Amino acid sequence: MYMSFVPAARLAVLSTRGVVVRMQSGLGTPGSGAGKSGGSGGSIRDAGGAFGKLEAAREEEYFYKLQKAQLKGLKDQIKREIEHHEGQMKNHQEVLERHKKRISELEKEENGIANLSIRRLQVASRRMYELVDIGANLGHPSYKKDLDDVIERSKQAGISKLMITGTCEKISKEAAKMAEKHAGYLYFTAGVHPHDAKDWVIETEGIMRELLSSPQCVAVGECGLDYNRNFSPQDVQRDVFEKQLDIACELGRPLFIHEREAHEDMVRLLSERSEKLPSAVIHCFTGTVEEAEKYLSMGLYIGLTGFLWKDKSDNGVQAGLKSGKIPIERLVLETDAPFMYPKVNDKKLPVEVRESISEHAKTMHKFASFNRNEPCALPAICEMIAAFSGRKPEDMPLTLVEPAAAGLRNALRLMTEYGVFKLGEFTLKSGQRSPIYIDLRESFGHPDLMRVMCESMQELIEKVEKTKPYKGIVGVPYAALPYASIISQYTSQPLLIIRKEAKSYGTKKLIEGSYSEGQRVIVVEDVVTTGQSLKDVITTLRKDGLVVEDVFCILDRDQGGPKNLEELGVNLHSLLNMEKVLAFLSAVGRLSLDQFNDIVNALNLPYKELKKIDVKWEMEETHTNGNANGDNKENSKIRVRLSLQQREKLATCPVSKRLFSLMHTKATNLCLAIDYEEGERILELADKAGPFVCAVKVHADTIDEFNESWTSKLVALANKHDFLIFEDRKFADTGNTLSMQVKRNAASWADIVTVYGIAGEKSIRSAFQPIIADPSTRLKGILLIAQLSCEGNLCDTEYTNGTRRIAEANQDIVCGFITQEKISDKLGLIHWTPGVSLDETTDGKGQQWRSVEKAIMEQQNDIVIVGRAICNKTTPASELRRYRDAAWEALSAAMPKH
Ligand code: 6AU
Repeated sequence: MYMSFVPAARLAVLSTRGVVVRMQSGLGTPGSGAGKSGGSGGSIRDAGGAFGKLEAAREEEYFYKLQKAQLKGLKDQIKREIEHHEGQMKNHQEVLERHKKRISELEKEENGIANLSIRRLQVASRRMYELVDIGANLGHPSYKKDLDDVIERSKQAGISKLMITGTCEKISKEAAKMAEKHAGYLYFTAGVHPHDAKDWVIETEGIMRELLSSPQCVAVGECGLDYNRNFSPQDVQRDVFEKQLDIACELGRPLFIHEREAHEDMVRLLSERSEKLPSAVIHCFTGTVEEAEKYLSMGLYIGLTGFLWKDKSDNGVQAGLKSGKIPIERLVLETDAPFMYPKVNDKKLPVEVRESISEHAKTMHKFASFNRNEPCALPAICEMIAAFSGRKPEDMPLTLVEPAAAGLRNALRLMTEYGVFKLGEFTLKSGQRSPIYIDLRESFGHPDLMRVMCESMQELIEKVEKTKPYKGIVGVPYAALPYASIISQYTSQPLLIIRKEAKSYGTKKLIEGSYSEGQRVIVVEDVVTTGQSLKDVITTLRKDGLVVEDVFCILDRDQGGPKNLEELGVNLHSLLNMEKVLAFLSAVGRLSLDQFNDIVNALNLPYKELKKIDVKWEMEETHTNGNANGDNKENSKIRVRLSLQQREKLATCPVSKRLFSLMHTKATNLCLAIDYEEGERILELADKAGPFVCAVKVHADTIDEFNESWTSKLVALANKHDFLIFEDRKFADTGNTLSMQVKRNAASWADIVTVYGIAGEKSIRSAFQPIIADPSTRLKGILLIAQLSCEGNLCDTEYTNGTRRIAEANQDIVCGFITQEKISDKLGLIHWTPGVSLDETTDGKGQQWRSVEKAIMEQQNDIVIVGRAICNKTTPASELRRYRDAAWEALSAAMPKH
């Protein structure tokens, strides 16, 4: 490259290899008088002999020197060029390094700002309610760089669950990964959008089913019809949509539907399946009021997005909300981010709508733009919808808060989760016996709970103190100090601390902080029982000239606090009282009626009725075997459970969903084990038992006339009476053998089979998952044998726990367990228990029987499997009723009554 810097004159004497070329004419030697010789080189050469040789040597020397000088010049020149370029490179390198450093500094700064803004938001922006975003396209490339920030902001906005939309195989898979990473917050849908319908291939269905088996997968979709853009041919769209519809109907999974300008076809395809259609939402609805009404009349939900701001047509979504024809009770909210930006500040929106948007929603909305909408804009969408409907945002379905007290539900949920409420036998400071202990100090270990409580307190204070100016927040030592400190930050009010005893040195003051006489302060306390200790605090404050009229506490135990303080002219405002706590614990299945009564009596509480609060089913996650029940395990026979309908929603195995539903509908949790050898006799009793049972269990390999005709008769009876057919084959082998055995022996006629966990997860899953997923087989779930009823059996704890783990990790195919006692907290799994008799305790062959009450109430099983205690009696029909009633009564006693 540097050759280009060599002057042209030099090149004249260079060959391509850089060698000097001798000129044949007009070239004399230096000092030889060549000029005078008249330009004829011939005379010198002609001299011949020694002189000629000398001349030649001189000439050679001359050319040698010339060549050398030229090469040296050239080399020097190139060296200079190198030096020049090296210098330049060094400069460039330095500039490059400087730029790189600056970029990394800027990036750090950028992250810092993002974090700071998130932190600032945590302090400045309080959410008033929680929301679920049922559709955000987080797999969109625009989120690639800052997905974590986007998710963090969505939480900040008050979104408690977020569903990522899967629009094709690839994006659905990516969504599954994201949901796995943020389990419990992110969920996803698996489906193929009408735009991508043309890409559906034979393998797609299997992949969709696999994705749908994930516990985080909440719906089939986004699927549907789009005759507006027609990116896939319409007939292909219909075909692919129908495939997905059928999967959803078969699995009973919700549908997330896209429809544009294809209303009639959509209605037709859905109506054709109206019998089996699961719950479905027309996502991002942009159609007319009439179309919405039609969908609503079919039982569908309407998904609304930020699109609402621009639809000003006479019969569009704005009009539908205003007229109430699209009622908010049937809406679900979604951002459809990064699309459908809600321009809630648009001048053309009605003033009352613009003005209804809260500060919180506006703050979060700022992070979204036309270029890229974000889930954190959902509160703005929610409030815009509420304003058009003339309703409050917290009235919106899936806003998960009790209307009366924003943030409270969240606080209660976290308190339950973190073991603040302990049930058992306790003695209070006063010496009083108490079956409940509320340990608010547990909250200090959980910043999220502290924040929620302090936010709610701030809100309460602002509401009460709106008209009465105060200056200063007094924290009562010690437990209330952390709350008071945080609230003082939130409210920008000075903090005062009251000491337990005066210092013996220095100021000897009892009140720390800066204040002056006549100043009105508020007092913050954690728990108030009778209010006695607060009385002392108030007296101390008043002695120093401070004005105290209002005390705020987290929990009033309903034991006379407000009345006692009233005597001092002080109002007690509480975030929670005992009644609310008990109502909540009962609503989420943590407290039985007996426990409630016990608490009321022991604490002499002023109410006798358990208050009912409507806690949405999303709350069920709090219903685990946590502290609230754990401490009391030995004392109570009844364990509180969720209702069967609630559990149906949590179940993922298809047969479990069906079972929960039929148990509820038929009011039975009895499974009859018909262990006769004569096939006809089994059918006869199954027909009689049909109305009383949720399942009929057989051992196919013990039946005389076992053949296809027999199984089809049993299937007909199962269909007639709506019970499950349970083949108790107790499979246990390697995956391949298992698969062959099941296909040949049970898959076509039984709904459910028993399997030992002994072969391990891989064998079990590989054999059963494809069979269960195959729509042409009847088999739709398995029961893992975790414990046996017979004396001296070898199912030890290690085996039972291993089996439990397999079940919990494969809830899409495992219905539950054959067990003696409840072994898993997963509420979608069902505990079936054999070894039950109301009259005898053993058969003398190792079988051990116990009562229905023990099996259901104490050992917390769900279904009793009863065999000979019914079948071997002379009047099985009356025994059926007896066992059905006993089992159902025991189960119902533990389920919520409302
Ligand atoms: O009430 P029984 O004793 O007449 O019948 C109980 C039924 C029988 C057993 O094969 C079966 O339940 N069984 C099982 C199952 C269902 O797998 C496990 C067990 O531990 N004990 C038990 O009896 O058909």
